[in-house]
Amino acid sequence: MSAGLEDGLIAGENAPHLAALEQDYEHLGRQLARRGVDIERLTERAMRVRVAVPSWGVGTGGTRFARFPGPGEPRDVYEKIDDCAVIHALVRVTPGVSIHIPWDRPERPADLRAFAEARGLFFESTNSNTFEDQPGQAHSYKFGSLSHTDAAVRDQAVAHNLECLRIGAALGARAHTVWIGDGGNFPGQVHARRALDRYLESLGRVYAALPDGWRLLIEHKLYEPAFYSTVLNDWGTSYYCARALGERAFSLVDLGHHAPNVNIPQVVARLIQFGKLGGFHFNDSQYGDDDLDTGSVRPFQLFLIFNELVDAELDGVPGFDPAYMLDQSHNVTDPLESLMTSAVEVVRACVQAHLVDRGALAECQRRNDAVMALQTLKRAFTTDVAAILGMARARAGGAIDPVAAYRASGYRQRAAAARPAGRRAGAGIV
Ligand code: AFD
Ligand code: MN
Ligand code: MN
Repeated sequence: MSAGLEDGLIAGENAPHLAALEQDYEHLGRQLARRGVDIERLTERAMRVRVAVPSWGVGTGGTRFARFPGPGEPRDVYEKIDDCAVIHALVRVTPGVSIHIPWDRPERPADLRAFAEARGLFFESTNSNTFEDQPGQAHSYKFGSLSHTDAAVRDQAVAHNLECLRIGAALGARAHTVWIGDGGNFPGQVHARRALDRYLESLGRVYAALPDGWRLLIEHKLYEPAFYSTVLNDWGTSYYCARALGERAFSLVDLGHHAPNVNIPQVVARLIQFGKLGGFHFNDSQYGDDDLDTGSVRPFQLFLIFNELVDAELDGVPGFDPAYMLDQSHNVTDPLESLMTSAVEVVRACVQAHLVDRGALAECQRRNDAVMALQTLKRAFTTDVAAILGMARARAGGAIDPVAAYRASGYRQRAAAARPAGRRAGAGIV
């Protein structure tokens, strides 16, 4: 057994698919060659995609109304790492874990780090939590944390973030992500300018303590839990704050945290242009911060986001190195199936964006040919790259059909037997 899967499971599951995969791959290779594209280059690029899994994502999430725990939920951070290892074993692009503190605070970070590394995983980033109260804490975050009117609450929130940095350093992480729920539920409740001043002053103290080589990622969100105004509400405020904090502070874009109809690909392009795009929380949504599986509702938007990312990559934009992470809440699906599906969609969007004929697109833009410009993008987006994704996974030792292999493995059934339902672990509502 390795990574919770039987030895030979993946090879056995792949075997019946190999002949068809090779035929499809050859056929797609010939099609792409006619377009001047080398399929091997794309496959190699697909194998290099990395997207981190959130420690809170492997448990069942919930809504404001209910939570329906699934069988075999991880009960502690070690079991969460076991689940993350299964995801990575099957999709081969998710060796990084983004850990949430205190939901997954390790007692002995060095042990946890060794446990993860023994499974081929590493800790990429830490996430602080000052949006809910923990048992026994001195001050409540009911009316805010880093931007609270009371300095004692702000100090407590800063101290928590400093603790995250200490734990993260012991885990070998390289980034710290801060999302706060601070804001107002009613007009007049919060002084718009002073709250932002207090936030920046508090976060400045966290920034000053960043370990060498680390980045501070700040995550904005339009609303929720505050329903009238949020302190870090949009990308413009995020950009301003990242700039004010310093060169190691960056904006993190969670796809579910924008006003309806916001052009997220353009937001991404702006942040790249201004040198402040630090990373992503990928997910999808119909209405708000729904945290659905990545690419499930707006796959074309995901492609357009990757179109900007790949454009910057190919342009060699200085300092361009965003951290890709998933941030989803799984209420009706097996979290491992959802996370694998999302990781596959991230790779798909990346590969499709690499198929855009950028010379042709530039020519369309020069001629102001709107129809052909969109067709140039659509040609890439409508190309079925499944054979590239399957081949990339197979070559990396992963599964050609990750969800089918996972179901065949019986991992969830074994987890259900080994992890009897009991106390709730970590995140419920994310
Ligand atoms: C909340 C926020 C945000 C954040 C997550 C983990 O909406 O997406 O990334 O908590 O801290 O869901
Ligand atoms: Mn998020
Ligand atoms: Mn969110």
